Amino acid sequence: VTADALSIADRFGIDVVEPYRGADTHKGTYGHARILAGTRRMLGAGLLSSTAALRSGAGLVTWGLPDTVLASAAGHQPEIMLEALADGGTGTWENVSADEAAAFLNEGTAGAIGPGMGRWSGDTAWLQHIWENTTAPIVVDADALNILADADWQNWKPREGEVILTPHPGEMARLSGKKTKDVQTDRIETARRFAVDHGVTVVLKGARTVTASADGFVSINTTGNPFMASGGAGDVLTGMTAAFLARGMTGEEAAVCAVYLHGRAGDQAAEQRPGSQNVTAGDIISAL
Ligand code: NPW
Ligand code: AMP
Ligand code: MG
Repeated sequence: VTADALSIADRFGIDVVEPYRGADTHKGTYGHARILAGTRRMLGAGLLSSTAALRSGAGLVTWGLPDTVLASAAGHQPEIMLEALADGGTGTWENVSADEAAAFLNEGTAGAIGPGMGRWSGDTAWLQHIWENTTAPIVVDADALNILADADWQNWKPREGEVILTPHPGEMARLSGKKTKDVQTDRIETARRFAVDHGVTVVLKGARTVTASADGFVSINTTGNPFMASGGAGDVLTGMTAAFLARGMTGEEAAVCAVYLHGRAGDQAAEQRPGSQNVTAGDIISAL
């Protein structure tokens, strides 16, 4: 257990106990992460998120996806359960019922929504229905963040479960109506203000990821490296965060721990390949 980990544990009043898993436990003890992600063109985002959730210790992981792409998703990671949602033959989320998607999330202890989902007409009403009719804590990432950015979500019914938003600077710019450059020159205050104003946990990604909680507390991450700037790295973080939520952490704990370990795994993956020009998202998962 590193000094950084101990200081995080101290902040959250977590007892550090090793071994981390009690002997008399079972998969039900570690929660069920349910992830809505992926389309025909970006199936990998769903696979990466779900695999990362599995590797982050969720007892069960179910990936919900448009039914047309089910056959392509099957067999890559057999431990992940797949749930096909009727998509009218499109391979996209356009015809997937919001009711079915909400019911999917309600069967888990935590959820994630957005990686590789794409956009479609009517997506704001779709997300609003899910927001207002699900109770588990959720990670909102990627396209679901872009949907939020176009919606009047401050007027939606407040969620019962916690919300963690994981924007990269481009997504944060869309959400906050700022320019990416202005987000980057004032990362801490941008994340903190947004978290406090909206009552959510915000993970503003990039070098030195900033995690801000609704009470205004900010953590700045010390792990990670620029070799991680490659497609799918953020999708991995989403799955990790969902797993930690499913295991019972609060939104703030899950976000801080996932960000730290994601960067740490990326650092280890980079060390294992000296001279390599990047760390793939899969390398991060392998290092978890
Ligand atoms: P620029 O160019 O600097 O102005 P998008 P995406 C900015 C899925 N994926 N610092 C930057 O803007 C995702 O899950 C699927 C500063 C950049 O051009 C999404 O669903 C994969 N700026 C979907 O693709 C693997 C930064 O944002 C723009 C920044 C689209 O997601 C890949 C790009 O952002 C991917 O994860 C930074 N650190 N980071 C798969 N295998 O299935 C980003 N920007 O337009 O939101 O596109 O992030 O690629
Ligand atoms: P996304 O853009 O959603 O794929 O997320 C990219 C992930 O890689 C985030 O977790 C970032 O924090 C991480 N990342 C990207 N670039 C860097 C960097 N220069 N230093 C550290 N982490 C990075
Ligand atoms: Mg992303």
